[in-house]
Amino acid sequence: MKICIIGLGYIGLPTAAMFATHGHNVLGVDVNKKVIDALNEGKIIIEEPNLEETVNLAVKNGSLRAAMEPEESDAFIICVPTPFKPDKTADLSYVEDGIRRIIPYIRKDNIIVLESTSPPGTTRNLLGSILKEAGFIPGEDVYVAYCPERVLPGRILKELKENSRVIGGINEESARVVKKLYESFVEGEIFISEATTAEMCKLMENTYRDVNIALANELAMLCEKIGVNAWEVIKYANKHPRVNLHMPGPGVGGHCIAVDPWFIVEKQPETAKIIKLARNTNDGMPHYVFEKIKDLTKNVEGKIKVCILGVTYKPNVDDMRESPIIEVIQLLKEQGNFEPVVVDSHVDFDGSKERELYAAAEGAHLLVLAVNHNEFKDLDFARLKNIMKCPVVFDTRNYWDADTVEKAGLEYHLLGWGRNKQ
Ligand code: SAJ
Repeated sequence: MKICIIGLGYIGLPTAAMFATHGHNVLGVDVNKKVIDALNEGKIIIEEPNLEETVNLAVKNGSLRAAMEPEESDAFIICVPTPFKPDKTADLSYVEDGIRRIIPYIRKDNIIVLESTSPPGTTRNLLGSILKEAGFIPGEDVYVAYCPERVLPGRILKELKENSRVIGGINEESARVVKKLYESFVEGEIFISEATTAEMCKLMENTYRDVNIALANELAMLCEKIGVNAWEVIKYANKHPRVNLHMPGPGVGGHCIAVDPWFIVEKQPETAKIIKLARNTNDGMPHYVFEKIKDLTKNVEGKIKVCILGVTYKPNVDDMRESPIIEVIQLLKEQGNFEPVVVDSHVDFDGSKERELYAAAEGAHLLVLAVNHNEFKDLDFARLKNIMKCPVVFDTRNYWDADTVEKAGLEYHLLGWGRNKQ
């Protein structure tokens, strides 16, 4: 089939590469010329294991190319971002723009798939009504479905292939046709459902995770007050066959979990109580971490140097979207007497990319492990002890072993560990 994919980001690009390496002829469309030029040379501008090799292979074979403008195709797949507005409601302008851009190229019997995470009803109401306006009867003249991705950044290609998928058709025939299309590379099970149900599935998957992370964060705050170690509580509670407590941390970032629950709240604010509370709990974590940093440095006079390890929204990715660490840094800057120095080779934040860890820690009053990147695992703690002004570390991820750190002569603090409180 000839497939046109609108949006070549974290999802659109790997999806295009998968279709292109599984027998289809794919055209990727994006508004960013840099992405188009890179792709046509077989290159990518994001960090994702094995993606560049796959893209390169497909471009060399002639099965994948990119352009700014769509073309007539058998199938159109929309993979554009759905950010939220300041009032936390979904900004569907990219989705709408994506649909309107393909309209002139749609012909009878074409397949149109929306993959972007969207509030319930978007496929039927927004996509459906634009198609009707253009003279098509969705489900009769063209096949229409919602087909969310479920991949985890860092493992995208593997999960695109192996994860199961749900396809929500605007009618049964649409779902069946789209299932056949995705079967060309998906090895996981593909379930057929209806469009709004599939939209709700996608939102609830991420909401489930958000609510559970909020519970873990509440547990961390409780344990600090009660005087126990939340990480130990989680470890042993999770030995129960039906319990899966998540991990506390400095907050929830990324473009999915920190955003998607709001798309449910937006539709039913009176009913979505737990979902909203969880969102607010997780959004409050950067402030909680900031207060802890203030407390750990309260005896320092003058300018307080805080060395922060990691600024991305999670480990080993180059993505800072909605990163809670940025808020922590912002709060420190606003306070005036703090000098936050960030180390992160994955992204450039205030010069973080080039900064050497030990040079950054020199003269620091506190070292904060904010993101558990692999390269932060085995540090030379004895060296840190010698170069820091105050040998104090604050681990927000339970990444370091307290004994190892303390044997090196540093003071170790862990988020969620109410040490010395009993
Ligand atoms: N986090 C915690 N505690 C945890 C787990 C995560 O604080 O126990 C934090 C992370 O540090 C990070 C954030 O949550 O800041 C989100 O990270 P993540 O790895 O849980 O998820 P994402 O946003 O990278 O990807 C999610 C995935 N959804 C689920 O696992 C239900 C992925 O499968 C989805 O495809 C993706 O959202 C998406 O695109 O919607």
